[in-house]
Amino acid sequence: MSGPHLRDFKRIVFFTGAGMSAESGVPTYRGAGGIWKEYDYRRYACQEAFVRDPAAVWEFHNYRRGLVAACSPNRGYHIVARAGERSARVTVVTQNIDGLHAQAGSREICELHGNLWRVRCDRCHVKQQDGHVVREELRCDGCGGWWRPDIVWFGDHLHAPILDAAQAAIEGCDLFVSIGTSAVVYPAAYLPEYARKAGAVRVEINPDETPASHLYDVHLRGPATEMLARLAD
Ligand code: BV8
Ligand code: ZN
Repeated sequence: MSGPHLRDFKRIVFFTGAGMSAESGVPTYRGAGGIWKEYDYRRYACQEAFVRDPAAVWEFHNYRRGLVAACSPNRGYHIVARAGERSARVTVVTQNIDGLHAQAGSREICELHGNLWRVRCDRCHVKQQDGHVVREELRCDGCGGWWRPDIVWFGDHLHAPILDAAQAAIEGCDLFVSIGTSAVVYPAAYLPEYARKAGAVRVEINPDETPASHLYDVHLRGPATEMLARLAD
């Protein structure tokens, strides 16, 4: 029996999590070797932690930048980017902050949880691209507020226009492919539900079952690169 194939769809949404970058060498968040196993998010990934100890949060952040800077998009990222070069319209909705989708050449990307390479002012919210190691004592030119990573930490609201764009793309899609997410972080974990309501064909790529597995029609149990190749070949 042959499964769904990318070329048979006109409007595709790829919904990605840390498992998409695992084969590039970026650590995932949960499971063996996961970031939150070693680093408590209450100390490193919430606004309270930043207010309490900005130096520790920036140190963690700069460490993560170092990890990601050594990685490049894997074969799966290129398959996703190439899918948008055909007649299909493709939107990437990602929970990842590593920027690898853009690096691979994907065009329409909703970064739900922000970006590791951007900072924003704590007070006036102005954003700035920032490729370098950040020193926490640097302040915003406009208002003197602190620079913080432009990342959605626990307890932070997602940027509404980005979440709305993701929802709109999903409501209009005919194929929804989830790749490498444990589906436990909200509101992102609600998104597959919109694909179900839209009547899209829904594919879950993950070596393991997840709490959202029941929302999918097709389960490709294996690594992202291999399973994406199966959808694209
Ligand atoms: C908010 C920052 C409004 C980036 C992260 C409703 C119900 C329950 C709880 C809540 C709810 N609404 C809000 C909450 C609270 C909270 C939440 O969801 N908590 C959960 C954990 C219980 N949500 C929030 O706080 C969100 N904000 O709702 O604002 C608000 C505000 C105040 C008060 C009320 C409401 C903000 C959430 C953003 C959190 N940010 N990190 C950073 O520093 O890095 S968390 C984090 O998890 C990452 O950002 C990541 O993107 C996200 C999801 O993780 P995954 O990508 O899925 O990665 P994970 O490691 O878990 O899984 C990897 C998967 O890959 C596994 O399944 C594995 O099997 C698979 N895999 C491994 N190898 C491969 C593979 N797959 C394919 N191929 C492979 N080779
Ligand atoms: Zn400012």
